[in-house]
Amino acid sequence: MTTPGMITLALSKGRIFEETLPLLAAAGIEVTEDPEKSRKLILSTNRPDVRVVLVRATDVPTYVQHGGADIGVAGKDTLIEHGGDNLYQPLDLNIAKCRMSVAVRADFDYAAAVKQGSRIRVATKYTTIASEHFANKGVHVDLIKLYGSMELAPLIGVADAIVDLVSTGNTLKANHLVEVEEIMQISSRLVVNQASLKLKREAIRKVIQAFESAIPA
Ligand code: PRT
Ligand code: MG
Repeated sequence: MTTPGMITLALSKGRIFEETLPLLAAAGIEVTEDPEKSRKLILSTNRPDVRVVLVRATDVPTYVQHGGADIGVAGKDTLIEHGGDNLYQPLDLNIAKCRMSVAVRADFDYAAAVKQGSRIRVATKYTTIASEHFANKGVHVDLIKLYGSMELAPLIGVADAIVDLVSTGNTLKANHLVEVEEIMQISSRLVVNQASLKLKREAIRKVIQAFESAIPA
């Protein structure tokens, strides 16, 4: 269960933490420790009733769902793969933006493979998003679940294509891969535990309002 009288926020280190800081500031919350310099997993803030817990990006929805945190910030990609069960998602924060795309080796003719109805081998960490995307297109795929470095799979012949997040495109370029299809735009959302929403209604409503006022354009 969630801790009474305390708001616990689940964030992941890196871009989500960095891009959430201005939203926290709008809510009058200042994290008083630097996650990059400390090994602590629970960070205090300027407010005695607010703390931040650092978890893996993919674990944010799980911690919030189970009441380990009242509130969290998670990418749309992560939320779709998690399923979002029992999570209230009041705001698109428009931060940590990128896109989910299909990429192939420059010498692989994706359009021709799709047209011919060939079976395509797709490596990805995002199996839910990928299977839904290809099912909607009527393309048959063999999904290969990986946990990282997806870009490697087509290079060594394990897959014809990957489904991965792209922001600048530099990672694809460095590995001689080309983006052939955008599946969806991705940004991070605020997620709230359903029980916390009832039990800590006033405090949570204030955080949601402050975040909403500070969403980048
Ligand atoms: O990295 P780690 O394994 O610790 O965890 P994670 O990858 O789950 O977390 P993190 O912090 O990297 O990503 C958290 C969230 O940020 C994701 O769930 C996305 O919603 C969002 N986000 C925004 C991104 C990117 N942009 C992004 N560019 N997540 C990952 N990337 C990766 C991408 O997977 C690829 O490897 O960056 C690479 C591509 O970047 P470009 O700029 O070279 O195109
Ligand atoms: Mg990452």
